[in-house]
Amino acid sequence: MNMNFTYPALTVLAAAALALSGCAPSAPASAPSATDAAASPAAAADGLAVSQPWVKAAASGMTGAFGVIKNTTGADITVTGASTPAARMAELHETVAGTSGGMQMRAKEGGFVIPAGGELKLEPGANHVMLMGLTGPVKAGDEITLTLELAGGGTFSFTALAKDFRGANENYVEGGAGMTGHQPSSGSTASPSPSANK
Ligand SMILES: [Cu+2]
Repeated sequence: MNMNFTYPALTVLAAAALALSGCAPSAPASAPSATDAAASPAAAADGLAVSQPWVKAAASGMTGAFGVIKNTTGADITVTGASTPAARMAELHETVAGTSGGMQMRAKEGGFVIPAGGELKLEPGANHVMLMGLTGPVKAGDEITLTLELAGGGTFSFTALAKDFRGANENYVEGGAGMTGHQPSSGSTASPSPSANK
């Protein structure tokens, strides 16, 4: 005889909805503790180079860090986390199209993979490092130290320059559930050229 199984579809849907709910900070406890380095962490960090790193000036709350990170090694390097003295928490965010047509940012599952010989572009309206809980105002001209945590246990630190930037009309709302995401200024893809940029 046939048996009808009832699958817990509702539970699965609820979990999926939670996963999409935006910028809720991930629990620190869930961070992978990468103590066993398969490859040499130092070698991975030595193979990274950053160009034009910058942070969007902000009076308080949240902001984003951007730049281009090059991987000069012959192996992929995965960025698993970030930290900075300028904020209580930093997360790796991606920006995706929301169901309603707008753009929404969320924590990047599994981190950012920088391909061997390739680069990772961090820019407004796309992948970025989100700084949450600023410890003080970030003013144009400030130098912000950022540290990226790498799979395997290494870290890569650099200094980013704070700049005024209004091009992407980002709307950061601290507090997780209230996050409205990055809103590209208008229909056109805003050219991410900070005013101070040459
Ligand atoms: Cu973000």
